[in-house]
Amino acid sequence: MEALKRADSAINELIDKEFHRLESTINLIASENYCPLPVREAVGSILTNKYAEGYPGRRYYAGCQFVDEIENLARDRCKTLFQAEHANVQPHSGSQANAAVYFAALKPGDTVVAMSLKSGGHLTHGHPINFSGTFYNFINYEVDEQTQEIDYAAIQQIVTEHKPKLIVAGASAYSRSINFAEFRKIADSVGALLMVDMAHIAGLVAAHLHASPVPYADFVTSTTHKTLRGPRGGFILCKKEWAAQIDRAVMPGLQGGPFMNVIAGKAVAYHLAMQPEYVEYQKQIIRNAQALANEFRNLGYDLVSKETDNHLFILDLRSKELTGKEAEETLESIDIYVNRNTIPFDPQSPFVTSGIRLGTPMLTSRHMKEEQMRQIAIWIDQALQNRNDENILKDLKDKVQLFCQQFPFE
Ligand code: DSN
Repeated sequence: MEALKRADSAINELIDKEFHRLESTINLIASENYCPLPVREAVGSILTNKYAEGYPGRRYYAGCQFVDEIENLARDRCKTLFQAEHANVQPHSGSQANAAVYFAALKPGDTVVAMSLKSGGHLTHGHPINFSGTFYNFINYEVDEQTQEIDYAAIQQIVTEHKPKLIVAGASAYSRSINFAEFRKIADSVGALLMVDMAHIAGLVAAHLHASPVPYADFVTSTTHKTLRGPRGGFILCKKEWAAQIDRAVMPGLQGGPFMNVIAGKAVAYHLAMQPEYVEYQKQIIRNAQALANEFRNLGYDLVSKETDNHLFILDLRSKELTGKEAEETLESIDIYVNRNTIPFDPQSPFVTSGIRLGTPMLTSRHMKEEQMRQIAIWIDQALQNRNDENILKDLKDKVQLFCQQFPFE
């Protein structure tokens, strides 16, 4: 990045440092990934210059002939990848995508049923401090207290009682497969619409390793940067009958000019997701998550909902007499990143928490396999058990540094 180096050495140096941080640390943050270089080239391209409010063929700006082709390619690839009737690839993020569905389908005050943040949902699924919980009447469901899994019968009861206009399925911190057919049945029992937020599992869905929500949901929202491994951004899939309303909700409803550079990056990411090696990558994400989870079980840790079927799981640290915050900070000191996470019915505040969330998309992008997962679990356990021993922590940090050198990323 020679031009940047000449024009702004401060930012250039910080980007270099961030590159080094990404290279030299073990990152288990379940929602992050290493965005591939071809995608980053599209995102860093001259397409950032172009205003293109509107949609292909009906823009509010001249000179859109090439960005129209780019957005058409992105939409078509997205529809093919997920076998969807309509795709809107303009949302700047997953939150914007969720907001657009609410804006299209609901009136302020309408009732929506969704999973609580504590049980694994997302802020935009009706948390009181979020716009969603402010403008709409969200009723949150929890996972079952014993199994810590989604309790479809309990959701049916809540839905029968509250008769929501919309049901939201999908989660940010839930390690089991979600039964979208069951959600459809529950929605149909009261004539509700169904939205699935598949942001976390989009890559697994693209590779047919998690059941697709597309046949069942009226709307599917997602980000592009998690398991899917694209640029930072969002998109919405919907049935044809909702296409015009969804498009209007995104622009002019919520956003102005789309980020055409990011849309090009999304198009490249969808293309990469159609290549045969992508399925193998997604399979390895799951194998790695299961190997990591198994090793933690062997080391005496409790897993929320016992198993993982996807790319992540939550460790319940209460039996280790540790909070999520303490664990996150200890691990950061040896260059291992996880994030503190609430567990269902968490006695701790969301800032402290009783759990940590671990995910394998990033390490799998660096071609790590089950053997490395077992090693990482052992280091994490040693660090947490010896969190007040600076010598042990220093030794572990050195080991992490050496280990990372063997797994570069592009
Ligand atoms: N912030 C994301 C996550 O970490 O899961 C959700 O948007």
